[in-house]
Order: sequence, then C-alpha cells, then structure tokens
Amino acid sequence: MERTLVLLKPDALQRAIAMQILERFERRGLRFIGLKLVAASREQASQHYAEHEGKFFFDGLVAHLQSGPVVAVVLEGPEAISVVRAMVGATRPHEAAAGTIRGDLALAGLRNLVHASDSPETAAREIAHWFDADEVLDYDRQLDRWVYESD
Ligand code: FUP
Repeated sequence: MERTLVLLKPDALQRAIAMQILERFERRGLRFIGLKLVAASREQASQHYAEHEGKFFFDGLVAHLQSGPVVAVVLEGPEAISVVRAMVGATRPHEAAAGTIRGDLALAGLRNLVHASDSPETAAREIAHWFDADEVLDYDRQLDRWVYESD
C-alpha cells in the first residue's frame, strides 16, 4: 500500500475542473485520506519546489502555486505513486498523452493543473510538508475488497 501527495494547482480551481480531476482518482479506486484547500505561502510553495531552486522556471513555478488556492490531497492505494503519475501524464501539457489528466484537460506551458509525488521518499516528504499528522485519516472502505485483493 502506498500514499502519494497530489496538489490541484490554482489553474484547476480557477477553471472549475477541480472536482472532475478528483473524481478521476476516486473512480480509479484510490482512497482519499487527506483533503483540504490551502493558500500556499511563498515559503511553503518554494520549499515544495526546492529541487528546482535556481532553475530559470523556478520563480514562475512558485508564483503560479501562490496565484490562488490549491487543493492538497493524500491518496492511498496499491502502487498509488506510479498509478497517479501515469494518470497525471507528462509534465508539459502539449506532450501529455490523451487519456491523462494533463492530456485531456491542459494545453500548454506551466498550466499543467496537477502535481503528484514521483517516489516514496518524495511522497513522504511532501505529505509531511502539506499535512499535519492528524489531518491524514486511516479508515476502511468496504468496497476496497472489490478494488484489490488484500493478500
Ligand atoms: P512534474 O513532476 O510532472 O510536475 O514535473 P517536475 O517536477 O519536473 O516539474 C515541476 C514543474 O516545473 C512543472 F509543473 C512545470 C515546471 N517545469 C518547467 O516549467 N520547465 C521545465 O523544464 C521543467 C519543469
């Protein structure tokens, strides 16, 4: 079982497609265990993208994440990190395959709607960065036995 952090960036909320994106994850069988609206501070946005500090696109990236509220989400499920990355699609929207979130709903530039953790280490760091421990809930869903085998 894995946990992964997803951010619906300000473009998702401003375009009023946040719920459509969340619905895709829910329909796939992933479980929401953390979900909230956040107005990211400059520090919070910069730390989130710390690996890109110094790159030419860093300032634009941080400014975009701060340009409006984001929806911060923790998703749980088998292989959740790679499953969610595949659902999100390639970084650049114009290269993202049809059928992915970016390939279906985004078009160009930095407006790629979604962030998703890319490894178990990144997921752990990013979940702790956006959520307090008591904001992430552990609970059972009866339907999960129809989504995956528990052994
Ligand atoms: P992703 O994991 O697909 O969101 O991609 P990265 O973590 O590599 O990049 C994070 C953000 O940086 C992307 F949303 C877009 C931006 N970026 C650029 O603008 N130019 C680049 O060359 C690489 C990333």
